[in-house]
Amino acid sequence: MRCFNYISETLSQDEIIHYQNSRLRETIHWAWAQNGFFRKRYTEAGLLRLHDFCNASDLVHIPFTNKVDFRDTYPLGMCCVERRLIREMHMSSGSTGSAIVMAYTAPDIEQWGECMARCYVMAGASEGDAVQITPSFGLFNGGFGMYHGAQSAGLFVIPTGSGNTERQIKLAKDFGTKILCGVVSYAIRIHEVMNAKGIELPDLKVGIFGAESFSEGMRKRIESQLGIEAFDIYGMTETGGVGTLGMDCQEHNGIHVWEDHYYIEIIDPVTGKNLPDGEQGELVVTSLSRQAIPVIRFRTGDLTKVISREKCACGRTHTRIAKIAGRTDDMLIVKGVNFFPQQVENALMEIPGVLPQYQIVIEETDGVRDVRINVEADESVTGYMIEKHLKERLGFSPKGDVFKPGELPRQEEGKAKRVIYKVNGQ
Ligand code: DLL
Repeated sequence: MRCFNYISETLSQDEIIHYQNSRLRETIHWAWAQNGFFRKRYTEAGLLRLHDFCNASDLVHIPFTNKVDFRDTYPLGMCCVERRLIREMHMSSGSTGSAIVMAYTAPDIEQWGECMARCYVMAGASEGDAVQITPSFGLFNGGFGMYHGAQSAGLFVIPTGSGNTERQIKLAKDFGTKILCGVVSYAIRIHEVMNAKGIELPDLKVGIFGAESFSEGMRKRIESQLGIEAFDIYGMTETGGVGTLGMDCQEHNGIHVWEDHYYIEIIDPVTGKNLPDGEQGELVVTSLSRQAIPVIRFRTGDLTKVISREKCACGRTHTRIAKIAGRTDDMLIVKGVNFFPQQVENALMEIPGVLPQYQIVIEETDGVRDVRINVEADESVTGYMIEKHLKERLGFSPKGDVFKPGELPRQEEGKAKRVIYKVNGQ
């Protein structure tokens, strides 16, 4: 087994727990000492002395934080270091509210690079391999995170950034890109343009994709279309960006969370109570090694479960969580049935002839909601087939509209907008 950091990636669970306890203590103490936001929160929660916090079992007494805290403290209200120590920032605007900012000290950037480099090596990258980074190099964390990791792992970076798909493909061919990184929907776009232009990329072997709903059906589809092995990479602005929370290994049986850098809990999103392994709930993250803006019991809004804490067949020991099933605020309710967009994606990908471009249109007329699925497919697929399959798989029957390849709108940049709301026809 090749690892970027063999010792850390193969610690025993006992060693991980021991390490996490001491790092948790340090993180809580650090935040308390450095920033009034955290101090006020802890005092309000009745945690009067730092010594009350000893190890992970005391974490339940620490209040949660969430996206609202980041927004309320914009721009740097949760920052725990002097401004002169900040070296970089990233920001996500999200779909609602003001921006969420993450700041980095030099050691934070190194930590990010380490997490991301572990992901590259886990996907099979070796020194000098060409990695093409397709997310933008800007406020979105995707481009820079993939860059920092590639530098740490000793890869040859092709920093195309987003857009201009034809040029992306030309560069991938000319420079022998082995690893393609980006948001999930951009992998589909690359394949479409390759197909249309009749170009092949014989050197391309690995895809590292994330940032959006990523069903297993979609992962397999991308693998077969591009003839590569595709990995599901996870992370978010608040935890420090892409790759900080881990990726699936070559077993493709869950995301290895870098547990020496992050402590995870799964909670019931309604009661806030911790859930046992195997039960799906909301992921809560505490960072163990971040200086500028540590996250403490941060409610990610992402739904997943712990799959296993046993050593994986790949040799790594870090806990595996399931693919992100959706976000707590993503759940759609139509005619009394609850579902997540990813369930629709997975079901669509099971239908032969259906292509990976789709939209979920929620139509609300005079307060009554209906759902329509627009999907591109070849001539063998009918709307009735879509409706019937979704009925079998999801228990309700949205209207299915089949479009010819190329008819649905495409995005050259950023995360795809799969769910569209129309109220009274608007
Ligand atoms: O999307 C970081 C990233 C960039 C991950 C590139 C992977 C590749 P944010 O813009 O802050 O950061 O969005 C974070 O995106 O809370 C999830 O809801 C979603 N997300 C990220 N990765 C995945 C994934 C980046 N692999 C939010 N599967 C997270 C499903 C994902 N959802």
